[in-house]
Amino acid sequence: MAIAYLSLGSNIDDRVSYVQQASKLLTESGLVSIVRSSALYETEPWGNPEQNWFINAVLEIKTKLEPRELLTLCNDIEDKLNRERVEGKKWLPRTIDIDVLFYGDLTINEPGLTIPHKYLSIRAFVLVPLLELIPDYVHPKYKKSISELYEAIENPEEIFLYGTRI
Ligand code: PH2
Ligand code: MG
Ligand code: MG
Repeated sequence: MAIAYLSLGSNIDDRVSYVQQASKLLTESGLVSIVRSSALYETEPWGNPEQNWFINAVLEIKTKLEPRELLTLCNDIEDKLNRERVEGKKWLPRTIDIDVLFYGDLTINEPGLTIPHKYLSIRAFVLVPLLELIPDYVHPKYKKSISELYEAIENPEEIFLYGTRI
């Protein structure tokens, strides 16, 4: 059994509902169990400012799936929730995005699969929910804790605690 962390994000239509549905589908797959979830946050778009604000959250999960199988499950759930993909374009508005942030202490650099997630160390919308769950966890590549990574962000995007839990 591995412990992994998933980031959930939505910025189209009923964003909270998409995040809740994704979390439900993960559990219903029978392949993942949710150990803890962060609060929901409303976050300023990072990377491509010309889009709606997001709802973001992080899940701590337990799974027997291998990293690539976990990624496939996340992609299948994105597809079920009508995630649109445009070849060659990233950071477009989406019903749901499910990213694997950490998988145990593994570091993987393969085509289509980078763990820890490539940008997590510079994204407040990921680090703030992670701070709730594992503030002292040390990033296996950068050797800095989640708190230290968060402190080091120069211009963090705006983040507000959102009333609802998952
Ligand atoms: N996801 C992105 C790019 N930018 N910004 C916020 N606030 N939240 C996201 O989930 C997000 C983003 C690419 O996956
Ligand atoms: Mg993403
Ligand atoms: Mg993604």
